Amino acid sequence: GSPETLHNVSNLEKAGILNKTKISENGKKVRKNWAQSWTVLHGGVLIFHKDPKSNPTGTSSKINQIVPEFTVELKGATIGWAAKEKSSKKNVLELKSRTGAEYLIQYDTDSIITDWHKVITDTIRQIDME
Ligand code: I3S
Repeated sequence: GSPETLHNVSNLEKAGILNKTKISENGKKVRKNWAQSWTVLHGGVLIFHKDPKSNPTGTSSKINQIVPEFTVELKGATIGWAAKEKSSKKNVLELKSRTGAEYLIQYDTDSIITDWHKVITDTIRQIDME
């Protein structure tokens, strides 16, 4: 594409800590399991890594930080602020994958969650134009 496209693509990368839970899979509601996650957006894919604290021994905490727990392909996905009844937490985003899985993403700090909302929205928009 044009240099402008390349510029846009290179901006659609982000990493940081978020709270996340899956809420449905294959159209079926699943039990929430809120956990902190090192989250990486790269190449139109959102990668949630395991919470290093979820390992009681801590021996493989370094491995857990780099091993993905699950990934969400943003092609055909939708993102938006979650309805109040979805969670009692503040700053909750709802992400729906093209395959119908639903996730909640949350962070107390407004600027952090707003940045994620923007970059995910822009990524979905960018991919849909390809
Ligand atoms: O949508 P829910 O069922 O009210 O979600 C809450 C539960 O997942 C709860 O765990 P238990 O399944 O053990 O009750 C969590 O601790 C809460 O955080 C969940 O609600 P929020 O409003 O935090 O998303």
